[in-house]
Order: sequence, then C-alpha cells, then structure tokens
Amino acid sequence: MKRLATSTTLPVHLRQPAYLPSKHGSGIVHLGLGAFHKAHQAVYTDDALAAEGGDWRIIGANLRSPKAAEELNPQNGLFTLIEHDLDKTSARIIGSIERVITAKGNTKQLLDTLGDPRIRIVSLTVTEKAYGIERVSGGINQDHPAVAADISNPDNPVGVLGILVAALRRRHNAGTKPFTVLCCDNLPNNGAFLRAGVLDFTRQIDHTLAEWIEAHVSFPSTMVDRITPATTQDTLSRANDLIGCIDLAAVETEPFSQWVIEDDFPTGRPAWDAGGALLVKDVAQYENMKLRMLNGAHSMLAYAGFLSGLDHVCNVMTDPDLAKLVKRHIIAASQTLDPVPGVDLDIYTKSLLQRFANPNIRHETYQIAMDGTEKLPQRIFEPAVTALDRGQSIAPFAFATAAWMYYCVRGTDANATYELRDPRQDQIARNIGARKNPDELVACLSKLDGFLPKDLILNQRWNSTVSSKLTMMLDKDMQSAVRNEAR
Ligand code: CS2
Repeated sequence: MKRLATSTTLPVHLRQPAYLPSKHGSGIVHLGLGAFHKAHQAVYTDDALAAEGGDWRIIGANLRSPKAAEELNPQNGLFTLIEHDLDKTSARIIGSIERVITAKGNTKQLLDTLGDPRIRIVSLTVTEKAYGIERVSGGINQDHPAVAADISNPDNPVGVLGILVAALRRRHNAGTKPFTVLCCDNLPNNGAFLRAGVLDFTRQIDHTLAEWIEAHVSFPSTMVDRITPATTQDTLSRANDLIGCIDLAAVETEPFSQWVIEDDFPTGRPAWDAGGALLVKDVAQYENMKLRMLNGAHSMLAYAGFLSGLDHVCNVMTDPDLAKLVKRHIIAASQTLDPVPGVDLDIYTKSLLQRFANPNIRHETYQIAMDGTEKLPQRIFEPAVTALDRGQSIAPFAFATAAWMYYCVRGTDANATYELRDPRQDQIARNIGARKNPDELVACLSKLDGFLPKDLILNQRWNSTVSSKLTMMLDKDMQSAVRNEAR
C-alpha cells in the first residue's frame, strides 16, 4: 500500500487542504511537534491558509526525538486528522506543516531556520517541564539540566531557553526583526512566564541582548484546548481504512477545539480567527478557567482513576462515584474563578463532562498522571488557595492532592507496578523514604521545593483534610476512598 504524500490519490469525498500547500512559504517554527500541535495549531493554520492564504506554513522542530520528522517528512508534511464525535467519525488531510527538523545533533539547522527573517512566529508546545523556569520567581532554574548546559555553552544550545535566546541573538546581530514567541503550553500567563524566563536567561549572558528582547520581542499568552490522546497502532489502522493509504503521522482527536490568543503580533500572524480562534486583549481568565476546571479535574481523575484500575478517561466517567467526584471538582474549580468574558460556566461544565465521557476518545489516565509536580500547582493548588480565601469547600482539591500523594507512595514502593514519570521522581522517592504515616507523608511531599504555596503548607485545615483523605487510601484502597468521598 502507498504512503500518504502529495502525489497520492485520495478518496474524492475526503476533505483536503483548500489551498495548494507547496505554493505557500513558511512563517512559523513550532518547537515540540507532537499529537497536540497537529490536532490544534496546525488545524487552525490550515483553516487560515484556506481562508486568507499567506506564507504561514509551519516548520516543526523537535529537540530530541526524530520520530515526527521520520513520520511527516516522507509524507511532505501531510497527515490525517481523525475526529471522533459520539456517533460519527470524520477524517481530513491537513497541509499546514511543511517539514520537521530534529534539533538533536543538528542545532545549526534549527538556528539557521530560526534566523531566517521569513520566520515571524515561533510557537511552542514543549510541556511544562522543558522550560526550566521557576514558577514563583519567574527566574531560571539553574539546576535544570538544559538551562545549566546552555548557560555555560550558549552558542551550542540544547534546551528551549538556550535555543530561543541563541536565535534571537542571531536576529539582533543581523539587524533583522525578531519573531513573536507564542507559548502554547498549559501554564497560567504562559506568555509572561516565558518572557520572564527568556529575559532572566539572557541577562546572565548578554545585557545588551536582554534590553533588545525586552523592548522588541512580543510574547502573547494563549489558552489552548483540545483533548488529543497519543497516537496508537489503532489510530494508524483507522487512518488506513479512512484514506486508503498508509499514514504514519495520523492523529485522533475530539470535535471540540478552543484557542484564545492575546492579539499582539508585531510582525503579523495567520488568520487563525478563520478557524475559530478568539483573539483577545487578555487571556488570563480563559486560561484559569481551562487549567482549573478541565486540567484540574483531569489530574484528579487520572490519579483516582488509574489507582482504581481504570485505564481511560471515558471508563472513569462510567463509574458513578468517580463521575460524581469529577463533576464536584469541576464545579468547585468554577467557583474559584472571576467572571470569564462571554462564557457561561454551567454550560462549560456540562460540555466538559460530555467531552470526558466520549467513548471514542481513548485518553489514558496514566498519560495524564505524568509530571504531577509540574501540573498540580496551577491546576489544584492555586484554586485551593482561592477556595480557602473565599471560605469555600477545599475538599475536592484536598482529595486530588491526596490522590497524587498516594500515587507517589505506590509508585515509589519497592513493589511498584508503574513508573512515576515525574521530573522530580528521585526527590519524591527520597522524601518519602520509609515513611508510612499520613501526616508525615503530607509534610514531606509538601516540602518539595517551590511546589506547594506557603498558604497551603501553613494551613492546618488544609493539611489535616489532605491527611485524612490519604489515610483512607493507605488504610483501604483508592476504590474505597472514592466511594467514601462520593457519599
Ligand atoms: C491533560 C491535557 O495530559 C494532561 O495533563 O490534562 O493534555 C489535556 O488533555 C489538554 O490540556 C486538553 O486541552
């Protein structure tokens, strides 16, 4: 069977790019090209190219893995987007990606591309842990391996900050305009966050460059949303059936998609609004809504579901007790928010519950459980602090925290059946040591540097609530704790 490429004959009814991809140059470099980018920004860009044209195709770049390049380059960047609704599946070919570069061992090619003035936007989905920026101070984390390496060898960068700064230095030296840096990771105020990290990094190596970046480089914030599980063999065989040829880069996702972007692009942007993106002045409330309601509930259900033996989000939602806790969490999170312009939070809650329950989206609880120390602060702890301040119930947030702690205890146990998959897993294991007492476990895990806010660490009611929920999990098991919590 043939591999998908520009020359392949595809079924006539299949939706294909409504423009000729090869007629459009590239204007974006995307760092961290994975399933999510393909199902989200690449689709908005495909819609923008169809609506208004422009040289806005995307050059993907992965810092380490060559997988995306191997999958997409032989296909001329084309891939199948499979959308699963409750009762129907549809497919579409996306043409917005031009090619993919693997930076490992070839940073020069990536830096040359980033130095090209035709590139006007550099977007990123590299995951929370890749940045190496301290959440509280906004400064760089000198212990982060990539940050440490790049500070001492800024001409041969291997990490996100080092690459961005080296590329901006080339622009500055060449007297060309900088690109706009568009962070699309699930972090609050992600634009300001990345800007602070880039500036701190640059100040350590070059003050003049730091001043230029401060004055000229724009870092709009964004809220991105589309539930997109990792591609599996099943995805590839479904793509095969739908398009009649081999597509190693196919991706499966839900029909829902949302992108809210701070409209600050001095060197222009694609007509992403043509694909439904919302261009606004301030993204903060949308971002908090999504992080606290969707991602917060996701993390809670990932730990509680995984430790109840449920592998997928949709299966968690068929368990009445867990489904009740998911709903409780989403509502509690919504009560910590300030009004979100144009959004009815009751309708948003209902749509989240439906999205999670979609049986055709096989989203693994173990996938979401990854990197807890990077995710919990903005998803669980920030709303917990607001709930405490406002005198609202903290039970849902304490339960989610206890579930994560139990996940850490079980995952670092001598008989552990799963790997923790957290950048701080060694520290977590050291802190837990041989401890078995819930109060001590809560205290030692709360001590992870810069993880829990002081307002929670010092709050007796918070600590005892988390501890009593953890006790139930340790003494019985997760299923009993879930049943008890849902009563
Ligand atoms: C999930 C997100 O893996 C996770 O932590 O919560 O990837 C989630 O699916 C997306 O943010 C949805 O937009």
